[in-house]
Amino acid sequence: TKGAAVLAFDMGASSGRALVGRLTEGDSGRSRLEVTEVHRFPNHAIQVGQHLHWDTLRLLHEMKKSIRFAFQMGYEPATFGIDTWGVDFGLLDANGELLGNPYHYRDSHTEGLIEEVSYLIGRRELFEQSGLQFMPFNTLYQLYAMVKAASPKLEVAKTLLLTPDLLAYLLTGVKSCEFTMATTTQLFDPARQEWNTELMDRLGIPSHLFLEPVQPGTVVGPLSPEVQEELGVPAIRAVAVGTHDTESAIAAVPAGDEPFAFLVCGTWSLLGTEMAGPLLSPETMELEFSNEGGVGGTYQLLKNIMGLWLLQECKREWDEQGKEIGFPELVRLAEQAAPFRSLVHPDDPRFFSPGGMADKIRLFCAETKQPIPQSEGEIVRCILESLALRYRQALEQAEKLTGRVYGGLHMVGGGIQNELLCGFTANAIGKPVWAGPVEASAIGNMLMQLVALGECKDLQEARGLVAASFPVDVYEPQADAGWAEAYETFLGFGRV
Ligand code: LFR
Repeated sequence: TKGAAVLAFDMGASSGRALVGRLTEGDSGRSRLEVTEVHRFPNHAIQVGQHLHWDTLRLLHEMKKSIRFAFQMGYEPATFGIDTWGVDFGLLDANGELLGNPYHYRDSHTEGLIEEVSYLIGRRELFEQSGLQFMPFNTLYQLYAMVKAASPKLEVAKTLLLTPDLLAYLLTGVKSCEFTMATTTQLFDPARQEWNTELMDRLGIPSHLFLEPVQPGTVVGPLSPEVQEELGVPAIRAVAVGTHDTESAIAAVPAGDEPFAFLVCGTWSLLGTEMAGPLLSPETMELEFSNEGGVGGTYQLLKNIMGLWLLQECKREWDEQGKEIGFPELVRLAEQAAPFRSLVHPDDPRFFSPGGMADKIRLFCAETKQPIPQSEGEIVRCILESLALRYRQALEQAEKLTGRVYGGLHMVGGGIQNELLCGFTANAIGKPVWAGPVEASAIGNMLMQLVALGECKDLQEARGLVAASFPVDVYEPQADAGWAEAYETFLGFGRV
């Protein structure tokens, strides 16, 4: 039997993907989710004068192509859903037109604003009213940067749409605001479950820009008549899924009923655990964890870790130098390099902005009196070991905050294709790693469409579908004294 088909757009910081999911009946009569990629395209940050931007219209173009491809391949998706990275947004004018090019969250205009806003509002108050780790790119700081720059765009703007809502609007003409993305702004109060308009007023951020959030699983509307005609396709409907990619990925963790720890591994690494509500304690703030709204009424207590960005940036630099070494080869070189020679703290702020990454790593090693990694293999080994140690630290902190002990770590997302990293992680935490699925965000995106279509009852049932459909690779920890010693060095870097 041919079940309902759904189309998922998963936009990452370096590439976008479109995948079709279809419910099929397995041998045992159990439902399975069958996933096929229909299109994959690069996504680039583009520097224009002083600012770093996203190429929103290019993304729209590639999404339209994806819809056409899906139908050409014979699929007839009933719905589509969009998930993207957090925090970024576009502004619309009174005629509903996009005002300029959305800023990229790595734009330097938010530099120094964490300190300034903390001084104006108070750290404690800010945390209790947002539940978020103070990250320089949070929407709050981006908007405050525009306020300080007396941005004319901000003055004429009528509506703010977060990236997935913006892309859905460009395809449907319907404006919406989905809850999980709203909770990444630092302007949403998780205790009161509403926009924090007092905070906006105090910072001069216009509160009339924000729409009432809707829960994941809400139908937004059909493709606009113009887009239907352009593509020659029927009026398939947009569903507001867990539009924040991290939340869609967590929805696709094949966990049972027990509390579990996860690591969503992509450009960023998000490590944490699923909760029934936000944990707004002073310890959560001190250990720099976030409470992000998830699908199915959950809150995700997690730490934002710089992640494979460090490796992606090194590779970009080496590519530009004409070296063109692929990821599998880089990982092989790392495997051959000497272990525990030099380590960095991945969340040192110097690693946040693009460019010069290999030299930033060397400088960190020099400053901390460690051997300076020279070759590509040495640099990559340093990055992967450092990340694994950071994961151990974050997992221990999550256990401390929740008072629970986790039996292992679920890893999902593109980063799990790096088997060396999965193995290092198991060794560093001294517990098994369960890796899979790779396309977690797209799959979680599909699950909420299936819930919206009534094909799945709820998140729990949908998660069962993941376990039945995708294999999980198990990495057992190898006893190796090197990791314990390296962890001591790592803790010496002194960051929480
Ligand atoms: C991961 C992610 C993180 C968010 C970062 C920036 O892709 O969505 O959750 O903190 O990107 O938006």
